[in-house]
Amino acid sequence: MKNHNLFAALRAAFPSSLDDVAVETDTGLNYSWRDLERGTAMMANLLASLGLPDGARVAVQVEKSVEAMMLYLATLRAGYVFLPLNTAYQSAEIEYFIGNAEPSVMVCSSKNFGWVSKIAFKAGTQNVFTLDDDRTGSLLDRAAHRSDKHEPVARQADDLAAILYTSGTTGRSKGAMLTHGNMLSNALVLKDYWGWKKGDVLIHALPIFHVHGLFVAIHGALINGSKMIWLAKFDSKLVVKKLPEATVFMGVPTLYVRLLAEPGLTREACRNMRLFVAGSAPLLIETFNEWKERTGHTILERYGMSETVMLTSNPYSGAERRGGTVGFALPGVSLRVQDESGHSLPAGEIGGIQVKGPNIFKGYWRMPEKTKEEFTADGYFKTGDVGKIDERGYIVIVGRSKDLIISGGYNVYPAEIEGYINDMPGVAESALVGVPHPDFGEVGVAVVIAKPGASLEGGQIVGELKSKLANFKIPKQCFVVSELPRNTMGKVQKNLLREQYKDLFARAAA
Ligand code: MLC
Ligand code: AMP
Repeated sequence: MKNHNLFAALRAAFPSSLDDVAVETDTGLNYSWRDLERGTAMMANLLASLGLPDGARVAVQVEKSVEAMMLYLATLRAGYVFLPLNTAYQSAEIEYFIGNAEPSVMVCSSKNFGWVSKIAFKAGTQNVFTLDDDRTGSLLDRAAHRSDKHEPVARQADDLAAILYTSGTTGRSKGAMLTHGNMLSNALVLKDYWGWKKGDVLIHALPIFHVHGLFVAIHGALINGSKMIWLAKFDSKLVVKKLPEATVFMGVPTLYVRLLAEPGLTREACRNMRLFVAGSAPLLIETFNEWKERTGHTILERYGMSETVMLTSNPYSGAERRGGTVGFALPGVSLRVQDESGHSLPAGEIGGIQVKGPNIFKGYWRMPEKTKEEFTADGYFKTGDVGKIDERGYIVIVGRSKDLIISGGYNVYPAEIEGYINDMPGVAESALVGVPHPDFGEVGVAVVIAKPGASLEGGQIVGELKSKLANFKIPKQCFVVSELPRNTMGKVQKNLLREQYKDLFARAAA
């Protein structure tokens, strides 16, 4: 019977010359395909030696490194479920994820071992390893004693490969369950759709705990047997320096904005580039146009989600890449726009975007009711994005029905931040709204009402949040006001707050 293990498919695409460079790092290290093959085998053998239950989760919160990527691949190879966690998450956030996912293995940085292991052991996790970005840590020490031969464990297409936590409009984060089949089908479609070819070299400058950097970029390069130029952190100067050696780049819009600020970004620097892909947040038309002018390249914008991997893309060839649109549904994906009463809308009309296809996740981890709510009776997933299909068939995202702020490509859920603010002494109520920002696209601004007699200060609220939440979730400003605008039902009118504060950072930038 065919093995549907995603790793087996990625491994099958390695070039025959295993000694060629697969990954070149910004610290001057070269990893060959053989290194990836052997390193992932040793880590997979380590995982296999732990006697983990079937479907065990391997939770990972480590700095970006090639070894961290290998750990992801090894988890697939060993047939377990990978759970990546943003390095910015702090203890309360980690406690929730570990408590909810009940991983059998936790891998963290050695600097965080004290508090992370405490949380993990308390939640029943039996194995806690460390992995640092300088090729040290107990995970590597233990894997070093393992065989470098390992047969990828047999998996069905429907078996879980990863859980990605993504927050909802209410309540806590939900774990989106992605299968080997979800990810392989998407990787194969993109390989073809984006014209990946022999000799392609990808600059990998994104974090590897979300869909964009972990799946779209890594799977894209590996399934094409392509070398990656690996940046531990995005660095606009270094990207510009490396462009002449590369053919493909992927980034969230903030990366494009920052690259445009580099005088070295020229047509000459991009002479060997074939493709610039943008996604995870709306790309401003100004950025799209400026990029074209400066580099001669038209950015290809695509759209996806943690629950679905990639859904739509502008064409690579054969038709225009239209700025301000996310292109067409990818082959195999059915996409429709519906109104609130469940009627499909004709081109040009705005409604909720719904999707169906082999890439759509299996459901939310241990939340069958929530999963059911997010699918229609005929099996379409409700994305929570609002859009339309334009007169030429291109999909345009015009907003979101979910209360979500996307800041520099990271998602911030107002309900979560408001919850923390509302719990502070002296706070009667709060509202977090997204406002335009020249670097991050959108950032959160908190508007707070104090309890009668309480004296509150915005800076102090921000300071307290910093000790509790991941840094990208911290409101960039916090205002204490006497009242919030409300509709006749008493609901806070966030649209009015967004309007009121929309120029906050435009002014700062001017
Ligand atoms: C950093 N900061 C942010 C931020 N990133 N604030 C708001 N939004 C962000 N995204 C703040 C920090 O809190 C800190 O503030 C200051 O900026 C410097 O932090 P840093 O870590 O040094 O920032 P930097 O390295 O410059 O990071 C910026 C960035 C990063 C744009 C490189 O945010 C990034 O890599 N974003 C990509 C996210 C991504 O991969 N998304 C894909 C999701 S997948 P202070 O006050 O503490 O100094 C998905 C599906 C799909 O959505 O379709 O792809
Ligand atoms: P995540 O939960 O991180 O997977 O974020 C997915 C969300 O990012 C989607 O539901 C969209 O709202 C948004 N998104 C992704 N790509 C794009 C894009 N190209 N344009 C606008 N929004 C996007």
